[in-house]
Amino acid sequence: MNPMHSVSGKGNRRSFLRDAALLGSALIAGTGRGADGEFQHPFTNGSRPLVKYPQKRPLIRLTTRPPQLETPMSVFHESLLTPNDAFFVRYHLTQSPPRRELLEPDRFRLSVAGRVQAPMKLSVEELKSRFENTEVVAVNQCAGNGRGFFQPRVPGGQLGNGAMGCARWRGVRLADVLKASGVQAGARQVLFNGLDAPFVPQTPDFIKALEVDRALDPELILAFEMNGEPLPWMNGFPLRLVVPGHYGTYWVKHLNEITVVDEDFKGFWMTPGYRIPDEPCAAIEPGTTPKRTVPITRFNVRSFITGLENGQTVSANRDLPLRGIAFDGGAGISEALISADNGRSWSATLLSSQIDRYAFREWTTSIRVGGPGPVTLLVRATNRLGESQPLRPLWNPSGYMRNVVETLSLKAI
Ligand SMILES: Nc1nc2c(c(=O)[nH]1)N[C@H]1C(S)=C(S)[C@@H](COP(=O)(O)O)O[C@H]1N2
Ligand SMILES: [Mo]
Repeated sequence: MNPMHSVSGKGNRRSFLRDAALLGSALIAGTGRGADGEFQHPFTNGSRPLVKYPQKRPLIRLTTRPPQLETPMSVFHESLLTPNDAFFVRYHLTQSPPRRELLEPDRFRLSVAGRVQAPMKLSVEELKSRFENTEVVAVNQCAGNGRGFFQPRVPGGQLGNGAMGCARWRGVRLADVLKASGVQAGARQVLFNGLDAPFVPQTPDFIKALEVDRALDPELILAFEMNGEPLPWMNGFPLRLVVPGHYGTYWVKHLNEITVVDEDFKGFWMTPGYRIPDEPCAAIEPGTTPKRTVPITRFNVRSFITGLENGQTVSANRDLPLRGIAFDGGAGISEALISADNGRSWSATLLSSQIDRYAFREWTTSIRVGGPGPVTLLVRATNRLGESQPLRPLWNPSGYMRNVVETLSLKAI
């Protein structure tokens, strides 16, 4: 697998404009374009249409208003960097993505305001030229990735494992911009708001908060490029926050307002939204209510077999090459093991070189398939802190942070 191979979308500007017009009418009609096929998640009510949106290939559609799209696992087998046209899409507010006109260079400005000495209003061009440009290759993953597998089931988008992707993000350091504006003493949090707005005023706007210390971490990027191209419209054009190792909820898209505040922000999407039980592994007894909650932060360890689908047939009495991905919140993956006997024995895989400690890490191995019959494969990764994946699923009422050892069921013939 060559992570450098072309990852850009195929669309040119004309087809983008045509697609944009179609999305506009699709949003008004409340439907997407005709389905390009059907996708079946391996859980009840897991049937989803494959639908093509602007700058995207047909993806697994969860909802139409707002559009929410998942990436098929086969994409992660093609390239360690997820192509822009296959990258998942998550929105909360009905009026999403924001109208294209609001995002054009002559209109779009990022404001930095609140408890700062010198408030600023900057175009993306000004950001690019005034501050040092930098890159990170990092996984973006929705907190609810895999929610559809939760037992007992929980409310919220019934996602498979396709609400994740890994890209090369290019932009400027949030810390540099904050320092240039002069964060005042006593400031507590930094708020991030994008141009998408609720359809009715009763719906709270999507605003996220980070502690000042976290916001000043030089790893956080105000990104304008993804895999060497401007951000796709539905992934936050023209500017988004990238918080490596942290769940996607903080990666605010179409980011146009940064506000420094001297209090703890209580907006809906910080509380009660995106909170996890204040317990080890964010886990509580299934079906119960947490005593105390805290905001969600970093990814736990996950790993996947990418080249094979559940239920696929393979040759009996042969070596079966296996490949997949692993990632964590930034400590770095140290090991990925495979079991073909339901976890009684585990064998090592070969880890490829690390692109970035926040990126997908590739592993490869091969196993000997026995006689005809069912074959069950498990993959389990560990990071440099010794953190790994549980053999039995953990549970929380919002269906966040699934990281159980995933099972792939094949049939040898
Ligand atoms: N403006 C805006 N930014 C947003 C959201 C949103 O609803 N609006 N959703 C967040 C969530 S929960 C996730 S998982 C990521 C998804 O990023 P993507 O759509 O580029 O894949 O965007 C984040 N940024
Ligand atoms: Mo998310």
